[in-house]
Amino acid sequence: MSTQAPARPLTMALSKGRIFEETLPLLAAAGVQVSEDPEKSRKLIIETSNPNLRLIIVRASDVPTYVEYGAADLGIAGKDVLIEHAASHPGGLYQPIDLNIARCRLAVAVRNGFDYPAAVRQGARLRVATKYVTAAREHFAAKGVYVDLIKLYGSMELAPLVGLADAIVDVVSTGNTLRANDLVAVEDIMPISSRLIVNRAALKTRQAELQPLLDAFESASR
Ligand code: PRT
Ligand code: MG
Repeated sequence: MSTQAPARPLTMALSKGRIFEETLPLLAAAGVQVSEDPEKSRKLIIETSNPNLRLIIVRASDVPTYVEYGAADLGIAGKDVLIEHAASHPGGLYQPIDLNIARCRLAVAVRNGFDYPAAVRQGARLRVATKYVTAAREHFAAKGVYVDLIKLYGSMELAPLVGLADAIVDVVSTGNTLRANDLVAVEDIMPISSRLIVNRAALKTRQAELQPLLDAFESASR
């Protein structure tokens, strides 16, 4: 009688919404179909047409945590999320492929009419509200601009409108949200896209199962 535990299927962590949607074609390129829509089914564990691959649905900012601790073998997360995660967990994740999905940019935005260049020139401390404190701190430090960072978890656009901050650092894609709130982007920090991340132990112990997926994602994302 074998005492070996049954092998767990490869587990891939994704967030619902844009990352899930944009990952479906990449999975299809690897020959994997997903029957369930997490928005409708509310299921957090989703089977695929490959019996050795299942998906788990987590918050975008939790994807690196699931993968780093090995609860998921691989996952997909935005560079914005990965930068913040790496600040407290340096080097914990293998990031082999830029999938070029969920593209946007990280930018500084202010209220329309706020003279950002003058504020920077005067050297007064700028109050900046953001979810991305690590990326923001590095950006302003490199420019030599003194900032007080105010950590928020969402709806950054509101902060300059109610006097919480002079500026925000947020991801922008169409710019519609900024425009709707009378804000303007005044500085681009970096382009953002989503990366495949892999658990470092799984990379060694489950290499044979992972490699075909990595190869398919690599060629589908070029
Ligand atoms: O929503 P939740 O709080 O759970 O987390 P999240 O917002 O991080 O997750 P999700 O699923 O919205 O985003 C996942 C990833 O998609 C992010 O980590 C980014 O890498 C990437 N991405 C691409 C974006 C956007 N585009 C984007 N537009 N993430 C967020 N947005 C926001 C933006 O901040 C703005 O408030 O969507 C809003 C609309 O953007 P506009 O410019 O098109 O109006
Ligand atoms: Mg969101």
